[in-house]
Amino acid sequence: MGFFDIFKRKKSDEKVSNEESVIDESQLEENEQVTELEEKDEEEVKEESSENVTIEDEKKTDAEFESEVEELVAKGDNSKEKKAGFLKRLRNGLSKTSNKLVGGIETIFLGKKEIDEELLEELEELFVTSDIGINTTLKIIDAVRDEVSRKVLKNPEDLKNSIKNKIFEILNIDNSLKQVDEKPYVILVVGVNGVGKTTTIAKIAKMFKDNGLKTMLAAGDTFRAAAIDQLQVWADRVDVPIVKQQEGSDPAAVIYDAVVSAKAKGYDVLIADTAGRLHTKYNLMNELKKIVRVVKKEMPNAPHEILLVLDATSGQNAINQAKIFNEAVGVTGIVLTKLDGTAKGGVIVGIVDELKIPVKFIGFGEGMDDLKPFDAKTFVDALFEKND
Ligand SMILES: Nc1nc2c(ncn2[C@@H]2O[C@H](COP(=O)(O)OP(=O)(O)O)[C@@H](O)[C@H]2O)c(=O)[nH]1
Ligand SMILES: [Mg+2]
Repeated sequence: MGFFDIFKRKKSDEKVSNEESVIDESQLEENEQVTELEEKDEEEVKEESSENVTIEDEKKTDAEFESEVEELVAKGDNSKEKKAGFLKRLRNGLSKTSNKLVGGIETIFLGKKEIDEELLEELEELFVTSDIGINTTLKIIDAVRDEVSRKVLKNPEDLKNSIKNKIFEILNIDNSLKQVDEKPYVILVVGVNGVGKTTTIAKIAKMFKDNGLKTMLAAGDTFRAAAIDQLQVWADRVDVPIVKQQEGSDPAAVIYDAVVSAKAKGYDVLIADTAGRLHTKYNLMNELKKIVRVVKKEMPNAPHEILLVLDATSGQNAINQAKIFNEAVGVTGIVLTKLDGTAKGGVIVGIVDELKIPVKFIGFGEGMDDLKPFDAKTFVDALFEKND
């Protein structure tokens, strides 16, 4: 199942899709053919899913992959080039965290042939300073200590692999987008000021659009005029419509109007921005609760996703924000931004471990393409990749 298969397949659609010819992946990527993924047969979607590409690519060395990319580009197929570009950006984005964590592990292991208690303590300190969080750090270190005593881990190299696996296991929880059988698919984006909500909305809108889904935005941050203008600029860039009102208007009303409009016009996806600062009159959490209540009047099952945007550079504070927003409105997924700006990207491990709320997207740059659905394997591989 593809990450953007947000609509449940209907029985009648399946019949139709069986008669359809296979859709060329590159055509889909180019967005030339606005064929919705939902109409495709499950097997076709499986074959085309990017996860399969990842597994296949993993067996290749970088050099092999790059020469294959060159060949394909020469033939006019740039789907792999795009993938290579993404991996490079992800690695660059994660380089600070990766240098600290993996570089730190290498330094601790330097000249050591066996695993002793001193080494484990140094690792513990490294994890805490990478913002993995004390609880998660202790969990990982206790588990490896146990493996050492059972002689499962014989040398530092085994230990490194074991740590990588443990981080992968923590991160590898189901983070697919909720599937629904109604339109529009409503996504409410929440988070404190400056974490990257508006930028993230633009990036996600572009992804949906590139996947053939008709997408609309709602300017629910009515606290400042600049916030509305900023979303408008992004909407123009991505080329999607936006529903907005003037500064100071009731965000619940703006978002309600957008739901009605998206429904009437047959839009697939509606992404709503919200304010991140406390109003002078209203409490932010009450405002968010009101937005959810009002949206439910029009669509009882919406918002289908409530995405909390967290800034990776804010470290352990991100965990506190997650607790507060989750209590108020029930967060269904996290978007972790600015992973490119910090050596403390380990915070993602602590967040998922402690809150059990999946990370659905990660942001690693200010560009339109610097956001991806979170994939634990790709992430951990990029993190443990050596950066020179
Ligand atoms: N380096 C980096 N900057 C980001 C990322 N996401 C957002 N930003 C920047 O963070 C700042 C605040 O973003 P904005 O979307 O306005 O945050 P909002 O207040 O939550 O809506 C802007 O300058 C963005 O360009 C990211 O993943 N990496
Ligand atoms: Mg904003």
